[in-house]
Amino acid sequence: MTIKLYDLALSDPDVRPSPFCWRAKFALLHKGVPFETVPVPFADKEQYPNKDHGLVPILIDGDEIICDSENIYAYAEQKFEGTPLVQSSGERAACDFYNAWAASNLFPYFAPMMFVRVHAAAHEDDKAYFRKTREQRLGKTLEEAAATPGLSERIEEALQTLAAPMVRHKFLGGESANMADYNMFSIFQWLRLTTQEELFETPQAVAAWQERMLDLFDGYARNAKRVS
Ligand SMILES: N[C@@H](CCC(=O)N[C@@H](CS)C(=O)NCC(=O)O)C(=O)O
Repeated sequence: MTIKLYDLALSDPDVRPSPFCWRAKFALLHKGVPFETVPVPFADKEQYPNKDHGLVPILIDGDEIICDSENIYAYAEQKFEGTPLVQSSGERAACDFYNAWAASNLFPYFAPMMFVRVHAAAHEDDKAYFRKTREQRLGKTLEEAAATPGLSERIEEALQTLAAPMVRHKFLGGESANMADYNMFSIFQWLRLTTQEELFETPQAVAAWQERMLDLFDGYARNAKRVS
């Protein structure tokens, strides 16, 4: 039975920018496991396979229901053969560091820029739910958050740091992409699929790495539909 991955959709059901869902898609692509995606909206949790867990990604493999991208990584690593998502505890430690670094140095500046744009591209039925939940999280309106001074500059500073490993290595995983690359790239894919705007300058080394990530798996991420 084909694996199903529940994936968040915008107004156009083929546009699927969720960064956590991209983590799961990359994990399955890395393992070479065929899967199909099932689009779900933000608000109508009846369409989710596990109503107690109103977040995606959710992976269905036969009778197994796996919620949360971290659990999906662990499941894929243990269940499927093929190249490990991390090849050593050292790679795993580096991945944990990149996740923590992105959570404190990228996400806080990315999220206010992104939420207002995701809202614009969301389905009409999702807009009120999305605004309410994200404004509760931000403590201000989507528009006020997006207008916070210095967001682009803070991201550009962070990308100077991210460029450092990319000057000497093709991927954060070294010669080939690993979980650290998938997690990090998923943040940029969120932006790339949601808007055509150039919101900040990307250092050449990071842009070149993004191109390598877009080329992986026969251009799976490059071919994903974007908001037009
Ligand atoms: N810790 C979870 C986070 C998942 C998450 O936040 N997913 C978002 C999409 S990126 C979601 O499902 N949002 C639906 C909602 O806000 O109701 C994971 O790693 O899978």
